[in-house]
Amino acid sequence: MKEQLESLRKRAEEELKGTMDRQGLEGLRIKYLGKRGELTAILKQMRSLSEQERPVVGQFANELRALLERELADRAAELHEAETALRLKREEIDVTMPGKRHALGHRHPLSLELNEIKEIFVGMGFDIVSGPEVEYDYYNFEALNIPKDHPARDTQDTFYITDKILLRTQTSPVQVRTMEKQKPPIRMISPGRVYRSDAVDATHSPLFHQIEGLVVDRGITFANLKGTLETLIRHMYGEDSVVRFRPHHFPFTEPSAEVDVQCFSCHGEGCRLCKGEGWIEILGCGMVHPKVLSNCGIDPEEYSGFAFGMGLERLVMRKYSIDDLRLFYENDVRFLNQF
Ligand code: 2NL
Repeated sequence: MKEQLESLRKRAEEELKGTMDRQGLEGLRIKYLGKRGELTAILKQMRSLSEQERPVVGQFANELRALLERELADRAAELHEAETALRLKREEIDVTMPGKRHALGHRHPLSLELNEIKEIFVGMGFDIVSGPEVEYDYYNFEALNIPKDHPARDTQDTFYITDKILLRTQTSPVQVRTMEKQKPPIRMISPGRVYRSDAVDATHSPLFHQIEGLVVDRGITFANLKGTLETLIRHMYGEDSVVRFRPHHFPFTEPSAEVDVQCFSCHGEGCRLCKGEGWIEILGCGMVHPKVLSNCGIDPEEYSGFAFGMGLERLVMRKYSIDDLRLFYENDVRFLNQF
């Protein structure tokens, strides 16, 4: 029997070594040490032994049981340790590895240009003022001396919401509201969205952006207007840019002018960019009409002012030779990524 037990030990230990998981270990425990296990089966044969042999074999069997239990426990601990080591290895994080760089977005070309222009005017002491996009007909047209029969007031050109309410077609109403509220001196620009009832094509959009400016104080002259706009244009197009003022007409300014900058591509020779003109029109301006000042509660005998307006999209289109306005609103990243 002792030999039987000895061979059981050998087989058990052999199998123990080959067991790689906890389920296998439990199987072995049942196979050898369980109620119907092999060791129990051998012990049941003890009755056939003699009085002298029985305690010896009994002790041997008990020691064997203790031994196998210990070996099972050791093997379980060993497996547990190996599993933990494997999991730690798998979950290992190399904190010195460089991070994944996220693709950063960036500003829209219209915002870039607007920010640049804002900075120039802030540097000259101007406030940046915004106002409603849904406006009264009064602020958009009437106060600005735009007569009732002016083509801009046609429903073909302006989005009316009611008889008296519309989507602003320029940002001048912001300046009118400021003049009503604030005593001169006033130095402000009003950038923002404006609306015109236009069908979409390469040069027209029902929504676009305008920047208007206004200065009102005692003794403001056309010289102040020229100096301010030349400063703007030199910042935008370079110190050596050449500027010209051409007489024009607006209902809200008198006198009025359009401002051209000499083509920065051909320097006046005439090319594709300036359509052979040698000059590029960039804004409209003038001395605020006395009627507009008095409409806003400012005495034109005491104060004078100048104003100007420019289209943001057109500025950016010329700067980068962009030939289709729609690119600004479609948000195709192949376009946007170029800025
Ligand atoms: C253009 C021309 C202009 C103004 C806008 C203005 C505003 C007030 C009083 C007088 Cl409150 N004038 N604005 C003046 C001259 C020209 O814009 O070509 N815009 C695209």
